[in-house]
Amino acid sequence: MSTTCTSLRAALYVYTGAEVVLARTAAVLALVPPAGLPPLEPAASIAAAADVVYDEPGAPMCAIHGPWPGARPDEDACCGASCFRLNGIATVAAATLTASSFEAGYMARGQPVLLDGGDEWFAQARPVLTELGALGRLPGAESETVCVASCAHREFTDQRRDEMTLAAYAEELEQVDDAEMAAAAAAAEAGDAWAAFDALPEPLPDVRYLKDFHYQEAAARRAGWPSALYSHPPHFATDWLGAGCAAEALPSDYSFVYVGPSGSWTPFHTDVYRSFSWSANVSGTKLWILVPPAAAPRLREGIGSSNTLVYDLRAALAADPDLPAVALVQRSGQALFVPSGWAHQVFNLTRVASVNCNWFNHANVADIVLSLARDAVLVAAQLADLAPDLAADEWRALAEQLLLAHAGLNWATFRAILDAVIPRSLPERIILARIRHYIHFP
Ligand SMILES: O=C(O)CCC(=O)C(=O)O
Repeated sequence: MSTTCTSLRAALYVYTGAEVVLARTAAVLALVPPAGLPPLEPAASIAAAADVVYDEPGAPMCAIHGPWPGARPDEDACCGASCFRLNGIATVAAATLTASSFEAGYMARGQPVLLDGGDEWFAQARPVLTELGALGRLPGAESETVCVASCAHREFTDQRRDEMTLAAYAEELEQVDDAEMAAAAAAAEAGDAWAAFDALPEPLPDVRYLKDFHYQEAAARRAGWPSALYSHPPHFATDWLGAGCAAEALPSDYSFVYVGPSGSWTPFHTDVYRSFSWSANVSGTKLWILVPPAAAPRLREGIGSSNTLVYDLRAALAADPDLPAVALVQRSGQALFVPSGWAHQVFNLTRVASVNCNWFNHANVADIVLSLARDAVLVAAQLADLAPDLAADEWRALAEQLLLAHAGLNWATFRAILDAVIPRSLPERIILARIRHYIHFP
């Protein structure tokens, strides 16, 4: 490793104490295109990307995740798949877990955790999101357009999305019969998540699911909508993406409301930009199946740039019973922390209203950079043919445009997010200044 990388490692280590950031950032430094594109010979760069892509088959998780400081002797010091199969996911009383214990015990280690007892975070949201018909009675709901997923209809890697009004969706929700999910809901009630999984009906009901609803943004523009509907759990407060959105580095926030009937579900996926997410149930019961990052290569389909995770984990689990997956029942008032790269599939066993948020900070910023770098390499490959006919600046602007359309983020917006958080604290300033120095933003 060069001296510059070593000093970057040192600076990051001082702040995070986490090898994970260092290893990944060092890998990223080898990948990110220097100024003056196109710098990378596309075939070679894709091969380079594949070499450091976090989830290539056989990558030892230890190289990425640990060992971490303070690992208990009974824990597998390598945060690999087996560690999660053995240990499952802890449920911890939110009131007894300080933000710094959350950071050291879960966030820095990339370990999921279910925080219990956060009812007060969502007390105000409950009547608005869970009372039947209440969403439809919000002033202007008959003209508020929302996006709903048709759970029985696949479109590429996701469910088909349709636009409808909030009032129409609220009315539709009232008609759904919960009977089909009764057996799975009963197993979950009895505390057996895998039995709930086994009791899921096949096929799942043909219902629609209100997803990715930017309630807070709608409330800011709509008179008469409660604006402080819920607070973000304090454990997740260090949120650079949220700060970037507040500073308008991106057009929309990453804080969502989900409302769906029993039987609605979300296909298997990892989160956008390889961010963290948290998801909290305002009411109702969800069943989550989570797969650690090291196991993701066993769950891919397709080739090249269309190489994605399988759409529905159920078939893959049936074919590979040894797959290291964790099943978890999440009840009202519980908030789940999903670390970067943990793939998940989610089933609503009852009617559910939940709020969730994608976020990143010092603990996973290297994941975001790596994800962006990988997308940038794919974009560079797509545009390689145009390079001889365009000036470098034109080519770079086009690559940035395509990267934004493809990944939802490009180097300019990422930089604007970093700019928004730089004034915060000295350690963050040091890290960000280093990142900005070594990553050559186009
Ligand atoms: O609740 C759901 O249906 C999906 C939530 C999810 O995937 C997430 O919060 O990352």
